[in-house]
Amino acid sequence: MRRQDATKLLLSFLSEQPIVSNLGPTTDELWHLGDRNRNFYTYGGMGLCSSIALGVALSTGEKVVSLDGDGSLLMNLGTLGTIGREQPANLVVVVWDNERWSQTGPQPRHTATGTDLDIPKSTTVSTEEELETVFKEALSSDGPWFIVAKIEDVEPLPVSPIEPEVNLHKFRQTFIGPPIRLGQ
Ligand SMILES: Cc1ncc(C[n+]2csc(CCOP(=O)(O)OP(=O)(O)O)c2C)c(N)n1
Ligand SMILES: [Mg+2]
Repeated sequence: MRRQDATKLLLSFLSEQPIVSNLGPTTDELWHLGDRNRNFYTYGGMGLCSSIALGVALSTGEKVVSLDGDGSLLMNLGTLGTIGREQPANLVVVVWDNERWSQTGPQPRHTATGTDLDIPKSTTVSTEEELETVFKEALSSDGPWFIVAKIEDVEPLPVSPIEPEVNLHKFRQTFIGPPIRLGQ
């Protein structure tokens, strides 16, 4: 499974739900596939994607989707403990697991040599068909959901021209400001 195709698939099931994306290629692919005010890009903040998504989930009743990476999640496993404690029914964590730090290497990481990120109310998928089935279920039922999606390592897209302060402002506005402006 390729993350770009898989991301496109997930987007086809989402409308206004907030998405928080891991730094590097996950963010670049999401931006290229469709920048929108409800995307929050964790530029440079390795390990913080699902922590931020947890915070967003706890402050809204909406489904919140975290698109994390294996290396980043493993760098901040504490976030899983906090998700377990808070039990946000509206959080869906998808971990793109290419078994490496792709952005800076590739350097093989823990999941290349045995570590399994699969945990309760969770599943591992390796095809778009499997991803579609479980993602639809995650969107329509209580979580927290944790989806480990095995993906190939591919050539990166050009780095996306995201300005973090502008991104934060737009994202916040979708919760506290005027009507949501998707695609701006
Ligand atoms: C605290 C910190 N350490 C290291 C980096 C450098 N860095 C940026 S992306 C990355 C790898 C991320 O791996 P993963 O989450 O698996 O995403 P992938 O690149 O495989 O898509 C590293 C080590 C960083 N940005 N912040
Ligand atoms: Mg990785």
